[in-house]
Amino acid sequence: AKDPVRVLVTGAAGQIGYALVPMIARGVMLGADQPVILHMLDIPPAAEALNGVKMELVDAAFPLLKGVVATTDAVEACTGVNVAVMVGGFPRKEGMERKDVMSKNVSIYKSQASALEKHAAPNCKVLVVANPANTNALILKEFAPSIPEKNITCLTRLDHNRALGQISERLSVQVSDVKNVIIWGNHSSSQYPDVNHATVTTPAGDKPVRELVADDAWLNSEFISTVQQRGAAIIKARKLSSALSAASSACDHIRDWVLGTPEGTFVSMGVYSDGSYNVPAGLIYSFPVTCKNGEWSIVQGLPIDEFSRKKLDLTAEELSEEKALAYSCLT
Ligand code: NAX
Repeated sequence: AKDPVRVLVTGAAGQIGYALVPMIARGVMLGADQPVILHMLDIPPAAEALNGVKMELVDAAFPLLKGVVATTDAVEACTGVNVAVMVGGFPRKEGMERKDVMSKNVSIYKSQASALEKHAAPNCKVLVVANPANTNALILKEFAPSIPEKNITCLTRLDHNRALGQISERLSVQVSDVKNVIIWGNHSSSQYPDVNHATVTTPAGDKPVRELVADDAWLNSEFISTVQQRGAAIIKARKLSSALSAASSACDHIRDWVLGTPEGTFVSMGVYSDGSYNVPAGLIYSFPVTCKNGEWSIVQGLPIDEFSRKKLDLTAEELSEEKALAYSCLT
């Protein structure tokens, strides 16, 4: 039998956490044959609720779940973890300045970076979900210099999956037959959902999404804004933000990273930019990636048209501004 993998979930008493931990315990993230030990971190006001989640995990009697650590101590939470899913953060409340929210998250991610750097297992893979996800990941990277930069990522897979969902609905095809959409840039409304390289598997082979949809006006405006604004649409409908889809997408992100992407398929991940596609180096930016042997690589050589170029640059500019704002909170 395999040795258990230790998976940290921060903000585990929150709504995404509540959806995510049972998925991990059922093997959705790391595979049906991979035992796990869950490490759950939250802050003291949520300690009782966190303990309730632990009780439910015990009650669910998951065969793969070999242990549960529920704690408000970051060091205890981070010790020995192989995978860290960072869902905890400070939410933007009505009337709050962007800078104040940034400042709270910078201080959270700075201190959790140190805890991970000192106590996580070597080669720990980190996924930041909490917003501002790209910039929180960048701060985590800056303050955990001994964790390889390739190990620090942020979640844009939910946006990626939303784009697949929209195409599938529009064409009345199975979502599993749609692939290779791309989310470029920030996990915010400036992101660019790109279908120029996306295809649908049909009995006659793979067909470009653009050809099948045959409506560039829709693809270049409504499709893009629907994906960009989907989070807001969920809040309007549910009076709560996306949780089950965020949790499921976080599992997809880690599963593909650890176990690999299928041949011919790429997915979107927020990763440390090396300057590919003329995106400024030193930002955490969402790119198309393939994964193999536990490592992602940015898909190279995709042609970028003028329309896309502008959108790639716009979301990069927003990320550069966020980075500057985050740094201004450090002093
Ligand atoms: P909740 O407010 O339900 O849960 C957040 C939890 O984090 C709370 O239990 C809170 O006590 C805890 N927390 C706060 N500070 C902490 C700290 N320093 N250490 C550990 N835990 C801490 O929010 P939820 O709906 O679960 O969303 C969590 C985060 O995901 C938010 O930042 C949200 O904006 C972000 N999202 C990111 C998405 C993405 O695709 N990247 C999509 C969904 C979601 O909006």
